[in-house]
Amino acid sequence: MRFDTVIKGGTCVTASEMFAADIGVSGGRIAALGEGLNCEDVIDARGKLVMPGGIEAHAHIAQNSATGGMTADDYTSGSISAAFGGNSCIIPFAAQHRGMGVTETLDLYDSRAIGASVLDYSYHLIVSDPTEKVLAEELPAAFLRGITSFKLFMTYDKMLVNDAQFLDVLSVAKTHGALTMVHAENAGMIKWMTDRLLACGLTAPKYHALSHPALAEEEAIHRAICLAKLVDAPLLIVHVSTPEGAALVQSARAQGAKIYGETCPQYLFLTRDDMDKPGMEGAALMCSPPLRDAATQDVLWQHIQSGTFDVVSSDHSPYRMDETGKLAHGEGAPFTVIANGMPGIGARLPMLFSEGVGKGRITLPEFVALSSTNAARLYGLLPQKGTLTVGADADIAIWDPDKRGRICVDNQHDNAGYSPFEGWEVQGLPITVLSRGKRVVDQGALLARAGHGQFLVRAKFDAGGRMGYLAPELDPAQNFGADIAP
Ligand code: DUC
Ligand code: ZN
Ligand code: ZN
Repeated sequence: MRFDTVIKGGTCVTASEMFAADIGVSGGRIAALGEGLNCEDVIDARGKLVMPGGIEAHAHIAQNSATGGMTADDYTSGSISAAFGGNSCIIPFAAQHRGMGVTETLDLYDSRAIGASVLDYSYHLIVSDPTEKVLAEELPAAFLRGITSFKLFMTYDKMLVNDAQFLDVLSVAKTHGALTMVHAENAGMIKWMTDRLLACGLTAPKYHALSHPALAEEEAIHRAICLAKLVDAPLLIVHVSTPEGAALVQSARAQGAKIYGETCPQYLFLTRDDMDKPGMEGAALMCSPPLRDAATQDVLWQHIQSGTFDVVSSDHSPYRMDETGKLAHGEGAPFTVIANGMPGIGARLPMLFSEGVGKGRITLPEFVALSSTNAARLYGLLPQKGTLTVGADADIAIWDPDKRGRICVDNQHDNAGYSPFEGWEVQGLPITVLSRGKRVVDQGALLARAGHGQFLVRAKFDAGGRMGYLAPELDPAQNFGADIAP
């Protein structure tokens, strides 16, 4: 068999196993796994780990916030940073703002992404205005376009949906085979806390963390899960940041509901005390949900280990610490007008590898599951992406498990101008990333051009063997035969 490239002598790691094999790549795909494969272009992977490239499935790139600001990264810089961090695929958001159509939104994001990304990409569609037309025509059309995940917000005045709208979107998503994602925080609790803090003159960035209490997440996750159970639709709770929220996800899953969970490195490695800095410095770590405390970190790790979380994503939301980003309203502006979010698309996997695998908290196959395979499964990309199997895209990250480094702004390759993990020492780093067989990053050099990355038409969501939940009021055998289930 003739190959374009052979990755030779490495230890392959998938979400289920580790084995010694060469990988033969042909036409951008994995063509063979075996011993003694050869061709002219050989990548020597002896002593290295050969894994599916990471899939970064929670990133805000070239995205307008509801307040009008634009994230610091476009599809070129965002995808380059992702690639240097061991990813071979990204799924950022395309955000519908009120008054915009869904098709118009997706066209807008196409205009930002086509020809710009070095990695293959798709979008999750943020739905903030689920009109009749959106529900009946535009979401199904988005689905046909290969966008098979929709995100809803339960907070932010300009983005949130009410419970009935939430149910409408869940129902349409279920009918077409899409996965709904939710930012679950109780808007009223946040508003009440914010008003009280401001009334006391407590406006510094660190008070943002107090304005989003853990109970706001707990209440909203509970409500979101109940809404999803009512219509038996799959739901992924993104950026879970509290023990109580994680426990709700865990218990719903144990009951067979189609509930999925995500957490992020910032909740594992930072606390709100890190925001207690002079002036506006704390704004660098302002995110929603906010950073919590050390006890929370321990519990979130336990939930990673016990399978509550399918994915650990960066929630890369880059805003510079200047007038184009966090300081758009000047020094001393209250936390209410400071853009939310922090960068992390390049640091996610080195941090997870070093602190997870390196510290014995997770195994290598678990690392692959959390960083790539589970995202591919949830978002309709398996087996094209997220695994090492014959026929899959040759989206491969080769890691040196012994290589040491320090996270710093200069090795993140994004446009945020800072890293929340600055100075963190890591062991285990990606050295080569291939996208459809093409070296995108190799030994610290960028080798792919903007535009190499292609839009991915994703398959529909598959809940596998999950039983789901049948509410008695929606069960024709128990509801006088009323045929009202989606
Ligand atoms: N939610 C996100 O998912 N990211 C940034 C800010 C937010 O509210
Ligand atoms: Zn969110
Ligand atoms: Zn986000």
